[in-house]
Amino acid sequence: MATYFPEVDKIQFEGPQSKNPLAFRHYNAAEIVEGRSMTDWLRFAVCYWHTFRGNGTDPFGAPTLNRPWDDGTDSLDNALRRVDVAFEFMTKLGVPYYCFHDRDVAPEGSTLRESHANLEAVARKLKEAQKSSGIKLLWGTANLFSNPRFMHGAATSPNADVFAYAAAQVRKAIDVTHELGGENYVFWGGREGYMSSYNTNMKRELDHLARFMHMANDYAQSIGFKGQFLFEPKPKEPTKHQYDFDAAACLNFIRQYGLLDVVKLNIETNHATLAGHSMMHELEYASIQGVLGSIDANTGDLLLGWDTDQFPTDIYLTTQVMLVIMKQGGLRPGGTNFDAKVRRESIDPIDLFYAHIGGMDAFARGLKIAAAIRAEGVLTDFVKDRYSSYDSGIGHKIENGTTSLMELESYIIEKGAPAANASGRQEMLENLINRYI
Ligand code: XLS
Ligand code: NI
Ligand code: NI
Repeated sequence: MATYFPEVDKIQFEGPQSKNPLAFRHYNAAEIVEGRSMTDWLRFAVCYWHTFRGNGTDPFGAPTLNRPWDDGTDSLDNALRRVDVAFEFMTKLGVPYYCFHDRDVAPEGSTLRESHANLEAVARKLKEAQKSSGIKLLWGTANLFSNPRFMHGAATSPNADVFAYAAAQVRKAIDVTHELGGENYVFWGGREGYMSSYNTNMKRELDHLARFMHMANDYAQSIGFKGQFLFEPKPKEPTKHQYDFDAAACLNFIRQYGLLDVVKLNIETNHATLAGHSMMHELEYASIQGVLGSIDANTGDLLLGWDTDQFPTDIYLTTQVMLVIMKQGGLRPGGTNFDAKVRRESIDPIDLFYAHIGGMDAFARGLKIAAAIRAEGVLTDFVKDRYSSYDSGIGHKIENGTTSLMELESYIIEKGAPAANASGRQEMLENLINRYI
């Protein structure tokens, strides 16, 4: 069989002292952290779109990433060859999962029937490759944003035929995801938003989106798909107002339309920061309400205001992410999908390895650091203590709902003045985190 990365062998764990740029220094798959293997905590996935389809275009420039395995066409042959490329890459990297959109893996045909047939043909090969490599599908999704027909949205398009087209595409994508044993199915509403309030009936668009989701769930149930549905919040880009702005907006939609039992969230770092939040905020917000399902691991650039989708290398970021994930006991059946792309100047296939190794190592370190912080317990104890006035007395009555404004008023008049406030100790705690980094 042809090899597409001849200069790379299987990436090994060599430990923190290693200077080999093609080795893991922290990601040691079988190493046990808090009773579970690193593989199990992290559940890494490679994304098909950036990694095997990214070509380095930007709004000002032509493709820069000319992959030796691509013949420059969007043919089925090329798509089938890419399956070999993808599975060689993922096997050498040692990731357990991958993710794709329908149109990343298979070319769009001139009719929907032809597109379905292309997808089926590639899916047959993906299934074989999964079987022989042991690599599994974390999630599938449908691309409802690239084709010009989706210019006004898909499920929120004012054009009912476009809604129908999107429905057909999602039906097929759920089918294929099910066939490939996908553990989740993602909805990122690429153009489910709007540009101008003057031409938009927001109420109808949101109602349509909810109808779409209920139908998707009905279909998934009818074929016995047991995977988790996930919404992926993103505040803007491509549209000005995306309906799935952030975790809070998604949750409100999910609740309002009775989808709470059906949908969880896939939180992406760069989307969190575009919404003006930190990743930790978004994760915590989703987690405390029981809907943190999976993450798209990447990072943005502080100096650029768009979705740059860079590989995560910041240990503070991965530590914060892992603190929340460990607190909720992991992500299963979700995982850590590298929705990240190499820069358009990183033109060699081997750069894909450096990028993923760096991301996996950054997360493995974040995992180890978070575990150390948890083991010492200083942070948890501090937070617990900070709220201790609610553990007994009047605070306890407030929490368990056995008091009233009247009683609270008498209580505080009687007491005269509230107990003195304690310091928030932010700087001390920041120093504490630095102790582990
Ligand atoms: C785009 C999104 C997309 C989703 C999958 O910004 O991150 O890649 O993850 O459709
Ligand atoms: Ni993104
Ligand atoms: Ni994403």
